[in-house]
Amino acid sequence: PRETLADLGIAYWKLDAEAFNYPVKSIPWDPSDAVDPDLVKIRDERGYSYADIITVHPDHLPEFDDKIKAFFTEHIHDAEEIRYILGGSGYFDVRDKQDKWIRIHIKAGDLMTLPEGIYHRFTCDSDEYIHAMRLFKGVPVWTPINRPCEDHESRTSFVEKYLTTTTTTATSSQDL
Ligand code: KMT
Ligand code: NI
Repeated sequence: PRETLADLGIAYWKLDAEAFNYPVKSIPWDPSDAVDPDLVKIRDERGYSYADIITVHPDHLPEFDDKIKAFFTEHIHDAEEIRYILGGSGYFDVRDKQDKWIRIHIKAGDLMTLPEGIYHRFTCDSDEYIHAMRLFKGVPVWTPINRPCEDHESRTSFVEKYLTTTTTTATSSQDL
C-alpha cells in the first residue's frame, strides 16, 4: 500500500511516458531536454541535474547476466535512487520496517525514488525488458553497497530517519 512506501521515504508519481519520445539508450541524457511538464516539475523541485536512459534486456545491455545478478544482490546506495520507467516492467524489492521484502511491480509511467540507505534489489519480470531513465542530483554514483553494511553512515541515517519511531501508535497493532 502507498502509505507504507511513503513511510519508508519512497516517493512515487505516475507520468505519461508514451506521450513523449525517449531514446532506447542515451548515456547521458540531458535532463534539460525534458519536454513533459510533469517530468520538468519533478526535475526542478528535486534538483535532478543528471540523467541517462538504459534498456535492460539480454540484447541491449552488455553483460546482462552479471548486471542482473548485481541488481538482485541486496544493497544500499549513498544517495537517492531515482528510476523513471519508460517502457517494460520489473520488480523492485524493498525491506519494510520489519525487515521483510515488499515487492513493487514497476511499469511504464512509474517514477519512483528510493531514499539513500534503504535495503533494496531489482529484478526483471518474465518479459526481461525494462526501459528506464535514471536520474541523479549531482555527479552520478551507481555503485551498490551490498548488505551487510549496517554501520555505513547512509544506513545509520536511514535507520535514524525512518525506522526509529518516537510514537508508539504506528507499530503498536503489529506488536500485540
Ligand atoms: C538498479 O538500480 O537496480 C537498476 O538500475 C536496474 C535497472 S533500472 C530499472
Ligand atoms: Ni540500487
